[in-house]
Amino acid sequence: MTKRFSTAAHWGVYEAEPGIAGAPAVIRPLAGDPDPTQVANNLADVRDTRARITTPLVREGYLADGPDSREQRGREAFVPVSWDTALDLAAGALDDTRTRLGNQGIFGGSYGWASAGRFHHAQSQMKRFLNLAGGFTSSVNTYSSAAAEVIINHILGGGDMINAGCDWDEIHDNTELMVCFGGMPLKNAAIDPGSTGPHIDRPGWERCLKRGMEVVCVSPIRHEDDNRADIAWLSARPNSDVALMLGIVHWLDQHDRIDHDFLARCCVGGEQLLAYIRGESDGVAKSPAWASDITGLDAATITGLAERMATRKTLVVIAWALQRADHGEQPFWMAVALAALLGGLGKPGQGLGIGLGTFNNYGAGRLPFRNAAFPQGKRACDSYIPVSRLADMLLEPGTTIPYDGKQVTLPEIDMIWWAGGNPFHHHQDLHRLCTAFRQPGTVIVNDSFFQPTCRMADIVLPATTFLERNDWAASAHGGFFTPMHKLSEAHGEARNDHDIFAAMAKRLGFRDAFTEGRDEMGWIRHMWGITRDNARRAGRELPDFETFWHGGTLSLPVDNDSSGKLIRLRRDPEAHPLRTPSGKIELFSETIAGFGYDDCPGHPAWLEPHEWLGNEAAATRYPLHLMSDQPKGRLHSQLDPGSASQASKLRGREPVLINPDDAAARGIEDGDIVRLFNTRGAALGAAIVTERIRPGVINMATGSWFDAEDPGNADSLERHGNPNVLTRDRGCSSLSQGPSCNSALVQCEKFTGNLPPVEAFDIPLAG
Ligand SMILES: Nc1nc2c(c(=O)[nH]1)N[C@H]1C(S)=C(S)[C@@H](COP(=O)(O)OP(=O)(O)OC[C@H]3O[C@@H](n4cnc5c(=O)[nH]c(N)nc54)[C@H](O)[C@@H]3O)O[C@H]1N2
Ligand SMILES: Nc1nc2c(c(=O)[nH]1)N[C@H]1C(S)=C(S)[C@@H](COP(=O)(O)OP(=O)(O)OC[C@H]3O[C@@H](n4cnc5c(=O)[nH]c(N)nc54)[C@H](O)[C@@H]3O)O[C@H]1N2
Ligand SMILES: [Mo]
Repeated sequence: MTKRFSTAAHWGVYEAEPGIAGAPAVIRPLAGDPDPTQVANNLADVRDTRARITTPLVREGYLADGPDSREQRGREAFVPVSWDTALDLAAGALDDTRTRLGNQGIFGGSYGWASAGRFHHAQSQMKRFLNLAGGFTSSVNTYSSAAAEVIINHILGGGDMINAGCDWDEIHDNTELMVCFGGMPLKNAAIDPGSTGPHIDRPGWERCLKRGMEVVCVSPIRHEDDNRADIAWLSARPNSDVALMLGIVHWLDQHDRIDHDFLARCCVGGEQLLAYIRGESDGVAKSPAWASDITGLDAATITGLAERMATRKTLVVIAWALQRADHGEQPFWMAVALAALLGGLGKPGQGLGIGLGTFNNYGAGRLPFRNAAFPQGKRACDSYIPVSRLADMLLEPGTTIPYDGKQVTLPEIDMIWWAGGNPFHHHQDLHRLCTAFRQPGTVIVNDSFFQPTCRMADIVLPATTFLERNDWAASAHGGFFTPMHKLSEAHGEARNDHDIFAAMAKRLGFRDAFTEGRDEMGWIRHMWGITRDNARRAGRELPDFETFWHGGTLSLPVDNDSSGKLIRLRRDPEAHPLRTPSGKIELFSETIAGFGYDDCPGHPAWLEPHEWLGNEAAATRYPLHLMSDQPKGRLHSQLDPGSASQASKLRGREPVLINPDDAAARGIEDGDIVRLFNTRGAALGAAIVTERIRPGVINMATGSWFDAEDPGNADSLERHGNPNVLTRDRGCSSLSQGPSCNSALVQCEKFTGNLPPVEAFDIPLAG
C-alpha cells in the first residue's frame, strides 16, 4: 500500500510531504476544502523563528537562588541548560512541594488548546504524570464557555446540550429568519478543537442567503461576512442582549404570540418568567420601550423584530462571546427562553443554534461514540478551582468562593506546571496575573515557542510541534479522523511532552506505570483500537489501524443527538425527559433559586454588568466598551510570529476598531498608533477607523503576545496590543465563576511618543 502523508491542526486537515534532509515539510489543505484558512500560513515561517525554543532554559535567579528569586519572574534572562539539569531541578521542586504542602500545592490545571492529536495532548500527558506523582490541584470548565456550560447543564440537562443546534442543510430547507446574537463571524468557523474536516460554514451560509433567508445580526461589531446590504444590523450596546430579548418576549406576550402549548408540555417556570417580564414581580414591565433605554435601539426596531420573529420560522443563533461577560449565564438562559416561548425548539431549522459559526461545522453534531483519549489516570487529589479563578487562587489562598451551589476553598499553591496553554494569553488583568505568578516557589512551562508564560517561568522545557511526531486527530464536530505523520525531525533539543514526562516519571520512580511499556506508535495503535471498539459497540465500523494510517482523512456520518433530544422532548415529553430535575426545559430553576445568589436568580433576568456603557465610569473616565474577539489570522496566541498573524497587524501592533465619531473626537486617524488604558493597564494598538463598529465601542482581538515594559506594573506600557492587560478579572457570577473579559471599559488616545519596539518574540538569554 502506498503511504499518503497527512497531518491535522485545530484549523484544518492537510495532505503533506515530509521535509527531507532538513527541508521544511510541505502541507496542502485537503483537496475539496471549499474554504481553507490562512491561519495555516503561520506554520511556514515559524519553523526557524527566533521565538522557537531549542534547549531547556532556566531563569538566572532561579538557577542561583531557587524560589527565593520569585519576585524576578518576568524581569530576568534565561540560561540554556542540559535536559538532566532542567529535569533534576523540576523533580526536586515537585518533591519538595508535595512534602511540605501535599500534592494539592501543585497547580496542574493547565488550561489551553495545545495542538491537535489524541496522544500528544500536552495537558493529558501532564495530568497523567501528576496523578501518578500523587495528584494536583486541577480546574473545571473552560475560558470558552464556562457560563454556558454551567447554566445549560441546569436548564437543558447536560453540558453536551451546548451543541444543540442544526446544520446548514436543515437551515437551508427550513429557516426563514435567522437572528444572530453576536453576528456571524465566520473567521471563527476556521477552527474546531482537535482538527476539522472541510470548512463548510461559509458555503453553507452563502447558500442560505442565496435562497432568501432573512438575517438580522445583533452585535456591536459588523463582521466581514455579515456586512452586506441584505443583512440587517442591529448595533445594540454590548452586554445588553438580555434586555433586548426580554423586550421581544414582552411584545410576544402582549400580542398573544407565545406558544403556551409548548410551554405547558415541555417547560417549567414559564409563568414566573412571564410575571417578571410583565412587571408583576418587580413593578417594571420589560417592554420594548424599557429595552430601548438599555440597548440603545429604537423601541420600534425591537417591536418590528419581535413581529417578524413571531411570524416566520425563526432560528435564534447565539455566539459564545456573549457569555464571556458579567452575568454571562443570562443571555444564554434567556436565548433558550426566547426560543422556547416562540415555540420553535425541537422543530427543524428553528429554535436555537448555540454557537453556529463559533467553530467549523458546529451544527453538524457528533459521533455516537467516544474517541480514545490519552488516559489521565485516577485523580489522586480532589482540590480544584473554577478555571478562571487562577489569579484569585494564587493571591488569596484560603479564601472560600461560591461556585454552582458549592463552596470552593482556594488552595495554597507553591508550584505551577503549565503544558499546552498560555495563561498570559487567556487570562484577564495580566498585570495582576504577573503579581499572582510571583507567589509560588516554582513555575515550569512546556512549550515549543517562548510565549509570554515562559518569560514568567523558572524552568522552560522545549516541546516538539505536531509536525515533529506521529499521532492521529479527530474533529470535535462532524466525524473526521486524520492520521498525523511525522514530517520533520525535532527542532534542536525539543522533546515530545510524553518523553519529557516519562523522563520525569523515571526520576520519581514510576516510569513504567506512566508509559505502560508503550512507545509513540504503540500508544497510537492502542488508542485507535479502543476507538474502534467504542465505534463497533455503537454499530459503526472503523478500518484497522494500518488501513487508516496509510489512507487520508476519513469521514464518518454523525448524529446530532443534542438537537435530537429536543425533537424527542417536543414529540413526547413524558417518554423523553431531559436530564433536568423536572425533565423539562427549566425557565425557572428551583435548584438555582435555592442557591440564593444575588447575581444569578431563579429565572433569566436583566442584571446590570459591573462595567458597561450604562455605568457612571462610562460617562466620565472610561467611555469606551472594549470587546476582545478571536483573531482572524491565528488561533489565540499560537504562532503569533507567523506570516498570517503578522499580516493582520499594522506596524506590528494589534488593530483597534474604532468608530469615526470616537476617532474624530480624539484626533485619531486611520492607521494611527493609539494607547488604550484604564486602571488595570495600558496597551498600544493601531487604529482602524470604521463604521463597522458602534460608537462607544472598540475592538482589539486577542492573541498578540503580552509585551509589557514592566510586567506587573499597571502603569507600564504593553507595547504589542494585548487586550487582556485591560480586561477585568472577575467571575461572571457565583454560579459559574466564568471569565468575564467582554465587560470592560477603557479610554483611548492617540499615541504621540516614540514607538517602542516589540520584544515579545526575543528570548532573553543570559550572557
Ligand atoms: N480578552 C479575552 N481573553 C480570552 C478570550 C477572549 O475572547 N477575550 N477567549 C478565551 C478563549 S475562548 C480561550 S479558548 C482561551 C485560549 O487560551 P489558550 O488555549 O491558552 O491559548 P493558545 O494560544 O491556544 O495557547 C496554547 C499554547 O500551547 C502551545 N502548544 C501547542 N502545541 C503544544 C504541544 O504539543 N505541547 C506543548 N507543551 N505546548 C503546545 C502553543 O505554542 C501555545 O503557547 O483564551 C481566552 N481568553
Ligand atoms: N480564527 C479564529 N477562530 C477561532 C478562534 C481563534 O482564536 N481564531 N478561537 C476559537 C475558540 S477557542 C472559541 S471559544 C470560539 C469563540 O467564539 P466566540 O466567542 O463566538 O467569538 P468572539 O470572536 O469572541 O466573538 C464573536 C462576536 O460576538 C460579538 N459580541 C461580543 N460581545 C457581544 C455582546 O455583548 N453582545 C452581542 N450581541 N454581541 C457580542 C462580537 O461581534 C464578536 O465579534 O472561536 C473559535 N474560533
Ligand atoms: Mo475558546
